[in-house]
Amino acid sequence: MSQTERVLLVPPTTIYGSRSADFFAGVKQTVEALPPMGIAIVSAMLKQHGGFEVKNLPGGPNDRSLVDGTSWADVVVISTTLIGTESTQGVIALARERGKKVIVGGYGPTFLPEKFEGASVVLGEGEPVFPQVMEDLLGGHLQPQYDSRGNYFDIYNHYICPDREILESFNGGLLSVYPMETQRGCSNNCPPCSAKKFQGGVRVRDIRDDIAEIETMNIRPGGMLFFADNNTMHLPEDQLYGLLTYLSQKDIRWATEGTVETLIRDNEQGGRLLKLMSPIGKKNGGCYSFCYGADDLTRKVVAGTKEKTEEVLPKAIRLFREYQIPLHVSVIVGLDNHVYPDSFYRMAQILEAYDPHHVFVHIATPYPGTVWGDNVAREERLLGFPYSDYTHGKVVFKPKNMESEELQQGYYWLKRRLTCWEALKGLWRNHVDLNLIRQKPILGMALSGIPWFLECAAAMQELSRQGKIDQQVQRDLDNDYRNYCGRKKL
Ligand code: B12
Repeated sequence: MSQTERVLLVPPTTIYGSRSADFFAGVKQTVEALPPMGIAIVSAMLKQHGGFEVKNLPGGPNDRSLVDGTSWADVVVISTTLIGTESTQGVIALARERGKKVIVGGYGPTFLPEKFEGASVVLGEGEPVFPQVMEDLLGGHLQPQYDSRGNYFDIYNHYICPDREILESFNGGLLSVYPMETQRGCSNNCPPCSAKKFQGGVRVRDIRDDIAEIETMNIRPGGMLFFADNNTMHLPEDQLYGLLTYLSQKDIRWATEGTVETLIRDNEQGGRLLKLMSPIGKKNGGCYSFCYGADDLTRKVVAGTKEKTEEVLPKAIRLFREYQIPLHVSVIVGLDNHVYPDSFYRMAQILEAYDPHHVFVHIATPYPGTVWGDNVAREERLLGFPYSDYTHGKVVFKPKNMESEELQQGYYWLKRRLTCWEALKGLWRNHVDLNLIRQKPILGMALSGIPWFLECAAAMQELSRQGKIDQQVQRDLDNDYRNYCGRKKL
């Protein structure tokens, strides 16, 4: 064994190809690329411990330097979610052929450890078990499995900041993104989501620690702080206020995801949080992207949560427009209660009426380890596709109340509705503000919804060219939708 172990860090695979058309998938991948936090925390632990020389592959398992990197390393350390299972298997095989040790962790191996044969597998959060992993690695007796599931790391007192050097190596382009966590876990229990299952209930960091970490980032002009939280709005109210006050004073641009109830309440009490979030009146700062997972628009209250109700969506959309904060609403199609074609019509009707800045449509995807995903597997409804197809744009299971092809075409139809000619006219009329685009181009474009509209429209064109969109079915749905809207008012 060499005195220092040479470690090659392999970040998660990113796959967008089957979700969008190829060219726009590339654009999307570049724009949405976020430096991965998990592997950067592993890197920080290796450096803190000492005895390791660390290199990383900015491009993930598809990086051209993978072969060289694997030859150089004594040990290959991989982070992956489920979507990267097959490409990670490829990296493990390559490293093992060269006689290297392999360690793998993250969502993928935690929920399906058996798929990562040949590697030493870390289940759950890395921090509680990684000191042992490093000792065993240096001592030459790495174990097949380390399990920290349910042993949630104390991020209030002992948070380990990710290695910013690694994260910075992903920030080559025009848009630099600086990810960080203010919390882990979630207080909701949405049946298709992996995060609660993995991270448990909400744990928050010390706000002094959050701010100290932000200070170390030296965010470049035009850079954006990205909270990789499940729900930033679930920070204790004082902490949320303190954090937003700090960001506002420092004029930092930021993005996050969360539920909207806190903000609706805040508005009723004078809107102090919303004012801190709003980019209006700030030179660079403010919230430039807020993702709200509305999930299931066909129910009065979404399963697994008390907060995602029918009433909050229109209120939230109004508020985000008033405070000029770009809102992305994400919805899921194909859940067990959805029927064809009415559930698709209902969602289109709601989204067309409330008109958020942008909508992400996801096909329900049965992740192993989640309540709903495990049910689908138990009921033998999985169609056996590789995990690299778990992109939320392809049907990988047999839905309960419709055929798989109906779900696929219903999904295309909903996306077509959101990018049709009328939608474009609505976007131009309600969202495009040419003055704002001139004065604050990034905010103006984000509020206009144009970038996502173009990406989605181009993807639909490309899928149509590839023959994936059944034109007859789409025409029938278009006609029938008109009747539906005549019959059923919102
Ligand atoms: C930010 C984010 C994104 C970012 C990208 C993040 C990135 N560059 O990695 C964007 C928005 C682009 C994104 C996209 C997608 N995402 Co996402 N994302 C997240 C989110 C909210 C935070 C991730 C994060 O940074 N966490 C903080 C870090 C520190 O945690 P971590 O990576 O898990 O690492 C810890 C442990 O896992 C472990 N660990 C991780 N790696 C390793 C390696 C070793 C060796 C060891 C020892 C330990 C270890 O230790 C770390 C510290 O505790 C999570 C939910 C969540 N809160 O985790 C979803 C999540 C990871 N995403 C998910 C999904 C499904 C997707 C998409 C497929 C969705 C889609 N179609 O739009 C795409 C896929 C993109 C792709 N791969 O091609 C799922 C994954 C489910 C699963 N079982 O695999 C999650 C869990 C969300 C959910 N609700 O279920 N995502």
